[in-house]
Amino acid sequence: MKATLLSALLLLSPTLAFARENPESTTHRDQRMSWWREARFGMFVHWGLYSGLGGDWNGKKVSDRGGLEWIQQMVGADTYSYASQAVPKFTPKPGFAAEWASVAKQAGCKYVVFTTKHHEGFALHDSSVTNYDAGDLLQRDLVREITDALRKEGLRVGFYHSVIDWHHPQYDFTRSRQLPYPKHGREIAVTPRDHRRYVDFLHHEVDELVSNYGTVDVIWWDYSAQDFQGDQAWRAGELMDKVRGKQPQVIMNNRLFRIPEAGFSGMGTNAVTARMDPKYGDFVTPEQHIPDTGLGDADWETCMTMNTSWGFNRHDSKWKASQTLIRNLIDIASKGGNYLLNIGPTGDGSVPPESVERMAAIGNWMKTNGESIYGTTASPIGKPGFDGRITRRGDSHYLHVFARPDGGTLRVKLPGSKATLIADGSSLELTREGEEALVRLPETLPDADATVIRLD
Ligand code: FHN
Repeated sequence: MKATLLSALLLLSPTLAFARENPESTTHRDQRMSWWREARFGMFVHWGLYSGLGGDWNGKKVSDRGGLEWIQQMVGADTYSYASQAVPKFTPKPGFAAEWASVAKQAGCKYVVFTTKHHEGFALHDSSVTNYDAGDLLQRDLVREITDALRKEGLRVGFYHSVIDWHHPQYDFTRSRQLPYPKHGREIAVTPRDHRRYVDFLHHEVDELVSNYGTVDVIWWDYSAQDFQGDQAWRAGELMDKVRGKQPQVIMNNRLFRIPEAGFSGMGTNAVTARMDPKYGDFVTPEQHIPDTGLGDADWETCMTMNTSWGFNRHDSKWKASQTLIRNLIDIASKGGNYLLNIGPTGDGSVPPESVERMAAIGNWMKTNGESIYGTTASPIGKPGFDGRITRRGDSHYLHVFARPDGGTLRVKLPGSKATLIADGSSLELTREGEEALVRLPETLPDADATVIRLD
């Protein structure tokens, strides 16, 4: 681009120019990230046309496990056959969003990230750049309904947005061997696609979302491949600058990219590293697993399903136990990460009862023990010698005990002269042997999921 034209463009967009030439200070970044680091726990929501299909295609079960938000790709349906079957089954009931917000609030979540558009390409907002959206097909702005409901409960708002788009005629799926497409690898008549026009569309669609729905706290991009990512695939740097120009406080994940500098070591959902250059996003995104030791100084968030599917699948009964989910949250916090736990509402927006039950169980535990999660940082000594985990807040340490050790005494190499049972505020006997604190546990642990003791 000629220098004069470039300088003119930069003059026209001072924010963009500023962002590129003046990287954010660490102090400012810490301030921007502070609420997210304190939150520790968010709810993920996968909801789209796939939710109405619920794991069925042509009236038959497609699968009882795996991501059924990919059902269009699983059955190899072109976008029109897919929409003709899925749209009539997507019937958002009045008040669905209030139900989501209540489930998240009761569980102790501080933020909710929901799909504004998944790979199928159907937009939940009322868009002016596509008619494959809730505005045109349902005469509703579902993004507005959801953001209003979340804010009414004091929850922060996150937009998941798929850069992969199986509907847009110019999305050139042939550019990647690694990104999914409903007919990828099968003989289909591919008229030439101009991917630049798709990327223009993507930028316009995102601009609508960051311009028309108030403060957006998180943008959760999804997802790129090693063979197609970043500026080449999405004009990623420009897209992030535009978003920051409208939403300077926004926190964004790393998935516009798939490079080592953005915390990726490959295509696997667990192929993550502790290397997160803020130029590529704010946090690393391990998926369906918890890193063994955390990710050093990098901010990170594990996203996870409650059964095995992000989108609703009536045939998936492989639900994780509530105790597992509670202990996952503790494990993640003990390593300095956030937990983004998913629900997959049905076609009318109802939250599956199995999800409601598990979120309520987590909420009950958080009501008593939330101080051991919110605003804490990673254990200074890694995993303890007992069956449990440790989190830290300033000079206090929280011992999460999963099982009572033989003999009933906890040994831990941490400072402290006072041990308090969080469940009822009672003091426990504490003696010291050099650097080790010895805490005498009650005969029966008050909480079988995790009993918490604060060491001061
Ligand atoms: O393909 C998506 C998948 O459907 C789901 O949205 C997950 C959630 O993190 N992200 C992609 C797979 O990594």
